[in-house]
Amino acid sequence: MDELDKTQLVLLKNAFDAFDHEKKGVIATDMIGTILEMLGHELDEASLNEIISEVDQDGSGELEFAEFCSLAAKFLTEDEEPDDEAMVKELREAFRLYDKEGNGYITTDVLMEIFKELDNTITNDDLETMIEEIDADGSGTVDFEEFLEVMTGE
Ligand SMILES: [Ca+2]
Ligand SMILES: [Ca+2]
Repeated sequence: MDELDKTQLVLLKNAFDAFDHEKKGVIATDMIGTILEMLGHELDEASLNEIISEVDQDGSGELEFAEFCSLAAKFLTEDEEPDDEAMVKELREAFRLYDKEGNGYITTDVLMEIFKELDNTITNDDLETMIEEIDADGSGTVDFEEFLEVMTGE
């Protein structure tokens, strides 16, 4: 349950109790559509059934609290930022790979080569526009901060 923090768990327990009208410790799976709608996710029946069969792991037709949490985790974590720390680490490794000489920067020439490798249909015009955007300070080199900004779209 490490995708959810304590605050979320408390909120979920409250929500769970609210839906568990008869205090049975379970919610009927046919409530799930309603619950998700309240959370702003309108799903068609097919995807709803898919989700239900996924979260109702013991196939009981009811959601125990743990199953309810895994349902919530799907929707609560969906739109959030990916695990920043892990991503930054990965990107730093990628950056090091490109920064072969360990200068702490990648020249825009090298970056152009990388983009061409990634997408061989890209035009030089597109490349130049992209590089201009990436090399925010126009130094002709891309440091890790600039690289990070591109990769995370921030
Ligand atoms: Ca179940
Ligand atoms: Ca720069």
